[in-house]
Amino acid sequence: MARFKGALIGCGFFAVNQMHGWRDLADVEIVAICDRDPERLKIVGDQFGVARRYASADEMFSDGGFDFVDIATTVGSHRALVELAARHKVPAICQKPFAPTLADAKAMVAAAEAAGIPLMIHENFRWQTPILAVRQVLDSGAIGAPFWGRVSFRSGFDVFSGQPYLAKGKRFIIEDLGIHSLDIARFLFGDATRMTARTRRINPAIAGEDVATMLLDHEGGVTSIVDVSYATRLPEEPFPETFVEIDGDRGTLRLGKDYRLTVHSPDGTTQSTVAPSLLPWASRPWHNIQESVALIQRHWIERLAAGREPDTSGRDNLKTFALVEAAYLSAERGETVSLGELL
Ligand code: NAD
Ligand code: 89Y
Repeated sequence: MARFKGALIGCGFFAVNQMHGWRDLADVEIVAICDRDPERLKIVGDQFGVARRYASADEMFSDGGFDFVDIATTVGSHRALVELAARHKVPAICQKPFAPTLADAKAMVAAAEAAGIPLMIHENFRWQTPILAVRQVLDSGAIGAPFWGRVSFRSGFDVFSGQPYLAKGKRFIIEDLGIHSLDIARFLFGDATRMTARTRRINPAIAGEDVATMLLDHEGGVTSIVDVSYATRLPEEPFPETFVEIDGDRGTLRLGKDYRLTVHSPDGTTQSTVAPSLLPWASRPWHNIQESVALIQRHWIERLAAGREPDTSGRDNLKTFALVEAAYLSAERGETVSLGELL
């Protein structure tokens, strides 16, 4: 019998990856699923053999019988569902973006803390194999102390066909994708203190911004640039690769196309490929993201078993989400925003 029983809310586009990830973990069984769309409930229930199916999260929690809940709905429902989990004292994972506003996100952290339940944000990009490889080089000291960095995601991939809601929101790329890039910047360079941002909308068919250029000051002295675009047409489409450049006081690191990692230091120059594995259920080009889903879910179970806070806990993710808010504020005002004003 599985040691951890889970429930999942939101059986849409991305949840299928999460269901695969859970199925691969020997200690875990998803015993109940919920979606207010009966068609999605049937598709996912049949594909993964889940008998307990609910149209209402309230009813699912009332029946209970699970040790954690995985919330895979879009942002508008996150606060209500996390607060519902807190009322039932059920540990919860919540997809990014954390919430519609920073005030909502803070209220969700407070609700989880008051209920004494762990809350993790499904911030999976820092769990991508190439990003973990970059972090390992930094930790090894090979390039010394970093003083400058760039986290870059530029693509022309059609994300709107799979996720049509992305074309409709007033906010687009920073809230949806830049949030991952900003979290990677925190993961590699430490927490940020100031943000300066500029945004553009190039695609006239969408409501929000599809290009953002952000300049961050980090606590340890690193200056970084985080730039994201879904309006960039390249000869070879890199979706969903994140490129990273880091200059340190001993050398440099470059993570480029096709997961090529170059590390240069006084000891020499090494080149390697740090590609993600293609899990049996995964498909290109999404496999990089899909593998990181499996890795963050394993991390959740390990920390749940150990009674320890996950790395991307709600408390931690407030600092990533504050960067999102700061970027929109900075772009709107044309000014630099201090994170201290927000947190
Ligand atoms: P989707 O619209 O395809 O699926 C969401 C599902 O949730 C729908 O089937 C909807 O009916 C259901 N739902 C919404 N509110 C509900 C409620 N209160 N009760 C029950 N069911 C409810 O959306 P998606 O593309 O799967 O995205 C879901 C989330 O995943 C978003 O927040 C998105 O940003 C995130 N996402 C994350 C990654 C990643 O790499 N971490 C990638 C893609 C999407
Ligand atoms: O929703 C986004 C995410 O989190 O990763 C990529 C994506 O699916 C489209 O930008």
